[in-house]
Amino acid sequence: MSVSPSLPTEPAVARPSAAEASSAVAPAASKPAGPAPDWRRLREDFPILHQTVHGKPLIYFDNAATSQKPRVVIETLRRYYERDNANVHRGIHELSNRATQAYEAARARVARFLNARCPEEIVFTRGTTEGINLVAHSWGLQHLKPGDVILLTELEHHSNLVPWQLVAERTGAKLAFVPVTGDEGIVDARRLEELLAPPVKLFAMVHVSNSLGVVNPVADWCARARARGIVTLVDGAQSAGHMPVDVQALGCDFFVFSGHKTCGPTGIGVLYGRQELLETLPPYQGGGEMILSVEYHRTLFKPAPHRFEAGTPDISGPIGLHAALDYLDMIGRERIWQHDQELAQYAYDRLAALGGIRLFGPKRNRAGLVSFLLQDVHAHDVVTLADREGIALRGGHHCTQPLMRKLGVESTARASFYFYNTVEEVDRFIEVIQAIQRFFAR
Ligand code: 7TS
Repeated sequence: MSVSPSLPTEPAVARPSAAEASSAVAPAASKPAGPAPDWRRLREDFPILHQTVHGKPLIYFDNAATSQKPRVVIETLRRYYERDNANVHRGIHELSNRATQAYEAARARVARFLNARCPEEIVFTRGTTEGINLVAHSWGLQHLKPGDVILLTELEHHSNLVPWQLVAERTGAKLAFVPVTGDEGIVDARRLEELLAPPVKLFAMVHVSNSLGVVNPVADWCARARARGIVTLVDGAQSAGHMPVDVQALGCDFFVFSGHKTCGPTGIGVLYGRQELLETLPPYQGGGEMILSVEYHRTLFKPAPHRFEAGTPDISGPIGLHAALDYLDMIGRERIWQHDQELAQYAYDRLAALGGIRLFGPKRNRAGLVSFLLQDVHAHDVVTLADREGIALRGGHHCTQPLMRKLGVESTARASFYFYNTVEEVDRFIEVIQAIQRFFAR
């Protein structure tokens, strides 16, 4: 397998300048080309990984919750605050111009990252959650009426469920769910085909399940929805930083992701909206920045995307995200995807070989995470004991309580990987899981 950190001998990929990184952007659908990155050397870009926790080398397997940040992102933030910090879109002075330029350059960079048609299709948000709330309130309150249906899958994170419940309550629309089958959590394609019909007005779907590692065929689903006049939203929280994403190829109306899961800072996220649709939507919040002119009794709003960015935005966030996206594309998202999948498959197969374990999610073609329960051991005990060995896992319902109930469990333990994780780390993780099994068998 190609993920072994001991195999590659190629030179590490150097940290890029912005210009170099921009030119290194691979077309979204391309296969990995050229020499594989030196994954071990890439680890050197992440200062946080080089520490001990409870006296043991840190093994960070909680990447589905948030990714770590490469030095280039940390340095970019520091440089911004040391040299350029000012408010955007309002000053005429040099620092304000620099901040505005960097902020808008980040928007253009995100547009390229997603292959959006233009930067105007990119709205900065606080994260995936805020992006979905924006669509639910702005599009939802404008378009939904009693009798309409919002279609979701049973895999959805609470972020792609609770906002729709709130909007359904206000509009009289109803929610419907495409079921998943068994512990693998594969969406029932036949039921989807039946459900994807009037009175469904919107289909909001998770791209990669954070609980099970299922990868949904969202391009196919969006095509089916579009053919029936149904608006689509793709929750890309777990996909955007891990695989090539091309919103035009996906054919979705909306796509959302969080910067903090893609090597970027916390507090910054992205909503992509197809321009024709975004332009028709009313503002989500009111305030400064989003207006053309204001009178005491009425306001003329700016066009999208500024109409959706009320108040002083997170300015350093997009700038840090820009550096993060350059960094990911320098490695290559096809490469990252291949690495994460191979590592997860390796972890899955090794766990399956242990016995006394229940594994969730697909047996093959899974995203870079494994979700499991040891027989007669609570997930929180697994996480607590692994933490004593320096391994960061997550235990709980992963903000998918209805899915957990459907599976008949309260929680699972989850190890989620990124390109800086190694086969050796998985081997150590398996040793620790075996030790936990022995401990509870006593
Ligand atoms: N959608 C999915 C599929 C997610 O995995 C998450 C966060 C969100 C939405 C919300 O993202 P946020 O950045 O707005 O919070 N998932 C997780 C997780 O699996 N563990 O912690 C957060």
